Amino acid sequence: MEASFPCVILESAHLSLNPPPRGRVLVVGDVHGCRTELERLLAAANLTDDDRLIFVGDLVNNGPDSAGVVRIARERGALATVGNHELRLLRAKEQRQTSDLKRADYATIRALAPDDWNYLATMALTIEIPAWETLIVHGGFLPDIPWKKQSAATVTEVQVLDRRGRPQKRTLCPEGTPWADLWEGPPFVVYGHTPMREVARYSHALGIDTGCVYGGHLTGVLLPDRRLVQVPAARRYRG
Ligand SMILES: [Mn+2]
Repeated sequence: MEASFPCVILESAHLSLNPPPRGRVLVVGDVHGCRTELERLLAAANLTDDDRLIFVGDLVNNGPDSAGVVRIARERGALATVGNHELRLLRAKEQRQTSDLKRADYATIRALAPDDWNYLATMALTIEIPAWETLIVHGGFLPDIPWKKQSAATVTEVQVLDRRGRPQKRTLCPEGTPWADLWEGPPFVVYGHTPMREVARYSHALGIDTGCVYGGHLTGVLLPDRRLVQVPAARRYRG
């Protein structure tokens, strides 16, 4: 890990697309290295030069080609919110310590080129499109705190809230309430991170992680119309 890595100040990285893009925005759910499925999704969405591509984060890890996915994001000029996987990689690199790393991280660290790391460092905590009252985030939000004030750990990791309203992983708190169920909006939130068999539809939120890496689907949503674009996983990459 080189010492010259740019410092990431994610806690303040809230991006606003104002004015909105002239065309549409395709928001893509958790890709996790599924490059083939991403290429198929992009072909199906048929974006024009006026359209914009945004990822909800977790582009990397567990799937077959993390570096290929980041390269596509770079080459397409895509924006992205940071996922818990990128946040862990960035923090490890920035602080030059490996104690938080998980097994899948090592293959990704070996595969990413310097330009890929620079791309990860540009990922925002949130991306807002004010004209469409829409907000993009990897994990989600707590209901009672202004969204801009919530920590990087919360917004990249929350799945459910426990009985005391604390953010938890779904597997550790199966009786918890999905955060999106408590989100009253506006803004309308498009998020990933909680893999579901089907797209998760709430009155003020849409969850688009349909578990591609687990053999589900890769999902995108076209804004502002919220039309879904989906491709099936070519195979199950992780159990
Ligand atoms: Mn995630």
